[in-house]
Amino acid sequence: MKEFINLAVEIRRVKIMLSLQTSIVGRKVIYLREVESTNDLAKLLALHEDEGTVIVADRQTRGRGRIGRRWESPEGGVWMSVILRPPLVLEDLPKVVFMGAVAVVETLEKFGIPGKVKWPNDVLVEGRKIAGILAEGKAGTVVLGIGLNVNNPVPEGAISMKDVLGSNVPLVDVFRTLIARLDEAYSLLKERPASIVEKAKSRMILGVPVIVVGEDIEGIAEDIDEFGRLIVRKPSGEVVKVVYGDLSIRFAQR
Ligand code: BT5
Repeated sequence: MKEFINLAVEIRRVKIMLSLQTSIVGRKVIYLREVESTNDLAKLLALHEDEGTVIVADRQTRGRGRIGRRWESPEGGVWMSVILRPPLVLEDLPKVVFMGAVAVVETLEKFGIPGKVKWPNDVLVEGRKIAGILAEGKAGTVVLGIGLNVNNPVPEGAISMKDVLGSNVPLVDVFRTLIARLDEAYSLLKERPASIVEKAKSRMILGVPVIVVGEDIEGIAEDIDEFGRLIVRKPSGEVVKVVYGDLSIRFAQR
């Protein structure tokens, strides 16, 4: 906690002239050269900051995935978190994750890159992970964290926008696009939460054999339901609904 407070005091609140014309997401942008984790800082700042405030850093020294997994965040990527107060219950957290994933896919599209959502929180390009989403909610506030590989080196098996396009991509343009798409997706989430699930579904890798890691469930990932649960049909015909949480899927060999 002391670390956080020091950081909060030292924080450089840079008003970036990004010409953002968003209504909520990006109303305020807090930029840091380095931070342990934008999600952790956003959670702390959420006590005072309005919704829509974005924390973005050039690099994270302790970027996190789910269940304490590490998220590699060297300079060159977009590592950001946004503070949101959606009028939803905690069971709707998957919808916030999908909102992030949809915004990332739409951002990639703008740069000519076809991306797909891998349930529940990954975005893949050419079958490799280009982005990860981490939504953490508590008492009406959700911190939506997004890590998107742009020009940064990536871990084995992952991919960056630069890898796909063959040259450096202007990081600020990617950030600005992502903020605009997040703002749109957030309006949609608030007005018609079900449509975010539909949007995510239309961009999701479905109809393929999967293994739910650590759960002894194997079958075809057929669909997602209105709560964002993954519907898996086992070879026996039995249908299992996998709840978003700490679970991951692995694509199985056909
Ligand atoms: C995620 O977790 O995919 C969520 C990642 C969220 C990162 C953002 S960055 C801004 C904000 N602040 C944070 O501290 N976090 C958020 P999960 O599904 O648990 O996947 C983690 C796994 O992805 C790791 O175990 C690695 O296998 C892999 N991985 C780590 N770094 C990666 C990278 N840069 N690109 C692609 N894959 C990576």
